[in-house]
Amino acid sequence: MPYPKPKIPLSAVSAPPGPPGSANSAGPPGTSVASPPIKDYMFSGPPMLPFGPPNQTSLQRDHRFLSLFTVVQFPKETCVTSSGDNGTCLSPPDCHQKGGFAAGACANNFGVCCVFMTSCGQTTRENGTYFVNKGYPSSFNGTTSCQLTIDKMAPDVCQYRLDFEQFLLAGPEPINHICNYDQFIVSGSNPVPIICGMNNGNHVYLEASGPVVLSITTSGTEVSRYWKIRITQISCPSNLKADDGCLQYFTGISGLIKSFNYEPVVGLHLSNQDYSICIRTERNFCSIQYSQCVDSANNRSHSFTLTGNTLGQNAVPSLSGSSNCNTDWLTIPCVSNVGSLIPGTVNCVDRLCGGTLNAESSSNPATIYSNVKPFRLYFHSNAVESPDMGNVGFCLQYVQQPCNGKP
Ligand SMILES: [Ca+2]
Repeated sequence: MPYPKPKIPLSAVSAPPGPPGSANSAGPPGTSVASPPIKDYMFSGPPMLPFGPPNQTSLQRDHRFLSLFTVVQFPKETCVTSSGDNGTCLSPPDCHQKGGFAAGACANNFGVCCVFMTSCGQTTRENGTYFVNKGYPSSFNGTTSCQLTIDKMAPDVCQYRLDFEQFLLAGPEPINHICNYDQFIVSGSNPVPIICGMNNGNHVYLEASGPVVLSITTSGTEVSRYWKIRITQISCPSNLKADDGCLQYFTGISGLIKSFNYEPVVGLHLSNQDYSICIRTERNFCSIQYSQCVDSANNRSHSFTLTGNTLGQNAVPSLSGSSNCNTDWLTIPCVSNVGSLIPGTVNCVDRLCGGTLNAESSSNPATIYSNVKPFRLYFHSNAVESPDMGNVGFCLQYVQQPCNGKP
């Protein structure tokens, strides 16, 4: 079932803050440029680049350019524009030559925060490129197949991380929850399940063995779709690199893990999913706890509903084990409930499903934990949902536990 138009205007959707430690290099008032709509600059070339404070004389400007090319080295550091976009600090000619646009100053006004926006039919080899819908920041209501090709910016790039800063496509069909209307498809990389629907804030990692093509196909005109996907190129020695086989990779001692198209009110668990979610074991942490997210939209939380849940009904109890969970399940190696078990003698389970997060059979959600490292989950869904058309998927809060603590 297609989604209604978003209630929040696109202009109100704010981008997440930049990574910690990145220089917010937006220049002094008057030097930054608002991101132009992609339709304006994609076909007419980048806008003229303002450079330095507006009252500078050309003499001063020439002097600055001279300094730029004779003295200043650009380490290509990440910068953040005043509108919250990520860019790369480059000299103005470099930014222009690479097809970016300048959005504010950086490097003590010697450089520009250069933002790369791409859309259908283009190729990118710049770190931090955004892939946006045609006409962005307006939504796209048409039928299309929109491709972006990603090439490595350097030979030692091993992975691409895609951050879905904005991602709204039509949802899956309502009977078996298959992405028949709109699809996000990756080719040329590790297997990535086809996804659709609402995925703001989610992410995936792709293996970068060669060129990777992102495709978004849309059908029908009744959905106001939009997407803004940030593509980070990750070099092989980088500590941002995900472990092998991880479609998703979380760092930090706590965080939120959501299945694709998870949304408590109109979201639906997607069929045909098959992927691993990895969590980096932080230093001095030995185990991990999971609890299901708060779901204020439903009488009983639907934030862990994988099997057996029908439309409009309360979530069903928990299920575990491979005989009970043989259609759709979440694997967490040797997981047990916190608090109700005696350490060392516990019977843990590996597969969870049903409508409540609990390692035992219950209608009440539990906090569960696992000591198995590396911390890794695996999610599988088959191609059938009917009659379980009320499965929403999962949203889990994870918290790593220190090695000297008890679960
Ligand atoms: Ca299923």
